[in-house]
Amino acid sequence: MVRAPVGSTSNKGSRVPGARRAILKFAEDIPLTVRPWKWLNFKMKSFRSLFLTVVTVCGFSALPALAKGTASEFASWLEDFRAEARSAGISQKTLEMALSGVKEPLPQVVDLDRKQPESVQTLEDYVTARVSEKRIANGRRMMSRYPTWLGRVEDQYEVQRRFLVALWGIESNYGENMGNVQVVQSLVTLAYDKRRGPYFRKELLNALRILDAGHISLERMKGSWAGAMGQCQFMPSSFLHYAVDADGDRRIDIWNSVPDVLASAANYLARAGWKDDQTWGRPVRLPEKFDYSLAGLDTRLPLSRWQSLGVRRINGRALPRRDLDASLIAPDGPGGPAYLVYDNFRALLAWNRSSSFAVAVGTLSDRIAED
Ligand SMILES: [Ca+2]
Repeated sequence: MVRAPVGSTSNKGSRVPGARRAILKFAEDIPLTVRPWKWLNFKMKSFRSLFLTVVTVCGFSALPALAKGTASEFASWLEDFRAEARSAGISQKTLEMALSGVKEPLPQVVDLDRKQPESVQTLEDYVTARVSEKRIANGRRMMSRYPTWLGRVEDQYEVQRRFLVALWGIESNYGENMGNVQVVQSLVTLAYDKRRGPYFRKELLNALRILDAGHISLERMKGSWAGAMGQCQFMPSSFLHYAVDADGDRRIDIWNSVPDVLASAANYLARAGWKDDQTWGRPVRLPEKFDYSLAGLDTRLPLSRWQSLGVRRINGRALPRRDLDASLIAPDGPGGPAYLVYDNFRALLAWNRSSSFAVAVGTLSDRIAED
């Protein structure tokens, strides 16, 4: 999901050696837009449960979404937003069509927004959960189902097709799981909610711009609870910046058109600085007494230097002899997996700030391309 706050993650968090370091490190991987409240909420969780119990016992019906507002407050908020959208140039017709059916915030969206993972996944668990044998097999199937479009997109945007297919697989399981929430309704809810209101208010306005341009109907504009849309899970702002019409029907349709989805993803990566003569990185084997102060994206060293420090390919062979700079990441700490990552890894981080996400996409792309 592009620049989108992540949804809740599954909570397998196994305790491997170095897990504590991994958790601290992983915290850095949570997109900045969600990190602070996630940690704050963790601390507030017990207090909130107690509060809600007390409220319920006292006989009040207190849905989180409406805890701080009444129906009339919501109506006047919506009226204020309509005025803003009108002055931003959204047509009256679109405003009516998109907002007249919105009567109240969706409590389940606020619930999901506030839901806390019980523990944080290690990178290893994260990747294992997302790079399944089935997803690899389906990725290969997509490679052979869309050779012409993948070829065209690859040529035009200079992004290798295996990465586009991998992104597609990670984001929506090749279009199977785009989310089933009306995007306008979820964005209204999150914009009205106090927590990150200003951010989602802008995204809501962008969603109306997309509707106003006629790219998609309101009914078909579906996405995740947090507003990430279509098969590549673009937030509305990413849609406006990066999504493209590849199949030439004059509509940018990332919900139904595979060519539009692939080209939009490729355009995003190209604009993030993708280099099609390089890969994303590779898993590596570290020497026994490796100096972990060298790990992290801030340190960039030539491959030859990593080679002399004793870093090897995962199969023990020497590193490639190319003149490339790489960073070494080991998010689970000593004993966990380690990777040398190149510039394309940073392009994947522009898509989603999580290193685990970028490793999952890279690993899936490797597996899809294997013979
Ligand atoms: Ca199109």
